[in-house]
Amino acid sequence: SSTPVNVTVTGAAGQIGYALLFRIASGQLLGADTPVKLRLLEIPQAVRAAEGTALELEDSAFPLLAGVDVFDDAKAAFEGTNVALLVGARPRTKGMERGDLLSANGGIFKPQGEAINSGAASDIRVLVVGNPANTNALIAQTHAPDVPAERFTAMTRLDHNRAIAQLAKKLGVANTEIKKITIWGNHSASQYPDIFHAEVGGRSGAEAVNDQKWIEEEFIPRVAKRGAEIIEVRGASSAASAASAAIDHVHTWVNGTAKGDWTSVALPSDGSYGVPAGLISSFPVTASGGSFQIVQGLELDAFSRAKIDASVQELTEEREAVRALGLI
Ligand code: NAX
Repeated sequence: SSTPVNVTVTGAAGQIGYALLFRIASGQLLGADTPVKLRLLEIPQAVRAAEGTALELEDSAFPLLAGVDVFDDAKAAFEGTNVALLVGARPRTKGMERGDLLSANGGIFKPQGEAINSGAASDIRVLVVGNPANTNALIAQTHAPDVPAERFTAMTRLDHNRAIAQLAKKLGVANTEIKKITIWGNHSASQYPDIFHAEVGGRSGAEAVNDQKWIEEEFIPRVAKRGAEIIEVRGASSAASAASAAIDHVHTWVNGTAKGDWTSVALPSDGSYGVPAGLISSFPVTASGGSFQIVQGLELDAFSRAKIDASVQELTEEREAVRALGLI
């Protein structure tokens, strides 16, 4: 029906990539009317594995999949791309200092930002999944000065979905009963999952729970450290749930949030809620007309304020560190 949308996925041979690609190809990213062309980017050592995944995509005979190309060069991979899912990143390994981690990722996200700047389609939307996601997104965004800054986002949708599920389970209600959950700040253990502004059956999430101790000692740490729990139980980090959240993030961006609800997205701050402008921090956001808007005017009590400030402080320090390293 329409011309295919070009979707670039980096880290395509990784475990999130493997879960993500089949959902994109089946139409869950952009909808059942939109054909997609996949552009897979990998490092040279993993290109063969990505080509294997491309064979399996071919074997699925997806009606909406208009083609798959595999690249080991960022400039080629982002040529003409409309949606970029930046999943590949350098993980922290034993003995690695924060500066080493940020430098290694700067070496990935700086050239990718430049490639997006020079070659992507004018409607490019970028979602960074690879950690440290917020700061990787900041690095890429800084090196794409011709792309509107708000097209660069980082993923806190998995944290958002985890928070919905934990609250629904606690209250014995369906996930669909939980509205207006917010993840504030960094996608890290410092994040603040906020249920004070959430709504459940006409009450706030915190009122419905009516147990501050549970909120502080169980809910918040459970959500913020869920990634570690998955590694401990599964023996590998979250993959299909992360892929699912990436699908949700882009689907919401393109199709909008439901009336009476919002989602969580890390995007460049405009100074809202005292978050320094330009930091890529997670906020409550609505989506309409293909863009995100930060929800304004929420009142923050001292508890929420302190939690947000602590996570934003961590982001500020990460920004200072990548500045000092000359990465932005
Ligand atoms: P894997 O190690 O399975 O896969 C990563 C892939 O990226 C590898 O195949 C690697 O070759 C590739 N890669 C590395 N550098 C690249 C480059 N310069 N260009 C293209 N590809 C490159 O990791 P996986 O489990 O798939 O996780 C990917 C990233 O997602 C990690 O950084 C992980 O920390 C992050 N996560 C982020 C989450 C979020 O909520 N924002 C949650 C899940 C996940 O932990």
